[in-house]
Amino acid sequence: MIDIDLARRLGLGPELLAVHLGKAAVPGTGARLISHSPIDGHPLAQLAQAAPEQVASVLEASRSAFGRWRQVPAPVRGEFVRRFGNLLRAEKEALAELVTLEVGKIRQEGQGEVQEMIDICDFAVGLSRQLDGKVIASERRLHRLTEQWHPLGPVGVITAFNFPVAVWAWNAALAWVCGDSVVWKPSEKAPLCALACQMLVQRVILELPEVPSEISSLIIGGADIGAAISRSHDVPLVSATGSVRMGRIVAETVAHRLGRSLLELGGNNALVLTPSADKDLALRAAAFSAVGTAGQRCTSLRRLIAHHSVADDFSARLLKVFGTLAIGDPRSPDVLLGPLIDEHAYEAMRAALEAARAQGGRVHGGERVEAGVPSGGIYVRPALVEIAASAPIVQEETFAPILYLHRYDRLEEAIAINNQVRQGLSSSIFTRDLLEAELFCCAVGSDCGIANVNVGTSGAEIGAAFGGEKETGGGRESGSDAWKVYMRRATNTVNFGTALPLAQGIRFDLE
Ligand code: UN1
Repeated sequence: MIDIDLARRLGLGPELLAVHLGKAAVPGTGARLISHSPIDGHPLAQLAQAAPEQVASVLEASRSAFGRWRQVPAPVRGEFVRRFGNLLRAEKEALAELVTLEVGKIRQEGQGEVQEMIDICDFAVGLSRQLDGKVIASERRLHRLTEQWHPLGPVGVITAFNFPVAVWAWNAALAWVCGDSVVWKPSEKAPLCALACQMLVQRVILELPEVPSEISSLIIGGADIGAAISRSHDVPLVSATGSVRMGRIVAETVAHRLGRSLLELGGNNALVLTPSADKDLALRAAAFSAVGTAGQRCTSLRRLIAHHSVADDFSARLLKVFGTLAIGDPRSPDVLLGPLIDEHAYEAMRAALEAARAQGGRVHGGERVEAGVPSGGIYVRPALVEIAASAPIVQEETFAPILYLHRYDRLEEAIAINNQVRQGLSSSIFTRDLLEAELFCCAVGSDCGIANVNVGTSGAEIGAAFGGEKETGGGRESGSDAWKVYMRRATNTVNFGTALPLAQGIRFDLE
């Protein structure tokens, strides 16, 4: 169970309810769900999950709230998000602590995740005064041709365990300033984090009479809840973060009713290490990206593509880091690698390493750590696997700290290896050669949504658009102009003359 003070700060009462229609909540009528801490396997909380037949009433409430919310001026909507960001600032420690407890992130990363929520709130506040459209030159005299953006409707947000609060916030903060309502289906592995966010946001809503509480709704349940949201014509946009398997189901379901989906799915991210690279920087970046969040970020570094002249030396240094890294209770300040989320994650890691061996890979590390770590949790040493880039296992995204090492001779070859996987989220090159850096970032370079130079694959800022190509799903969240997907575009042609000229010069004279 979680500490009573922490629960109180975050508004978590003794009885947890799975279905939240704004400030009103009702118990789920589905199966029992127990949230365990990956730190030591202890149960943190239990509740009855929502059943799919409970989804319709939430969507109805969300749609009706949308009807009112879209009429509130965008800067006023921004004021609500500003206050939410301020509350997050005040409760950063508490929420980060819950993230650490429920998904096992080290403290620094838990706090970083809440900071990411604060950052997106700030971004959204600014955006609330900048939802701009275009004025386009009309081919007709005394005509004005413009584009404006209108609120879209309820947005379904499906999130994964590994960013149990930030990914919802990326979506919610933008959706709210855009005038949309939000219905959240969080991971079953992190229900408490979701409940805490819902409680915090409702605290802000209480202060502001013009904000309908149902602009923030939450349904805790399994895949059947995600499916019900995806099927509903009441939800014009479904934003889903998670596995390719899940994303494909969401995409197909939403496409069937010709809705819109925003997908942020698997990554299989590579770092190219060139001869001119600053090896110290590259070492820190590779270690953080490979090991951060125990290799369970969609941006985690999974493949190191090293020039043959530097591969041996660099991999020896990296192995030393992996071998001596402090592994254990994520709450202790010197620990850099916390637990895997659960037994399934460990099974997947073991199976991937076995497959790698069978495919000719040389595996270093990757063993389970049992000494000096809390019992009941799953702790592993990161693995470095020397393997051919053609081995089938390197096509797979295994959510664990496994780093495959390939060697290359020519940069074109490294870029080809970078691009040969089905996923296309993040990529990085370490070089001090301008020509190499630019080649990597240009049209024939990395095919990923993110291509970095002398920066690792993970830890993107919220100011730019975040997402990737190919099986990553093509969606873009957070910064830049990602807000446009949360709105509908209207083209307006206004004739302020006294004649009716037709476009394309067509004549259609009635007399
Ligand atoms: C994710 O793993 O789903 O770039 C999101 C990063 C973080 C977000 C990761 N800002 O690593």
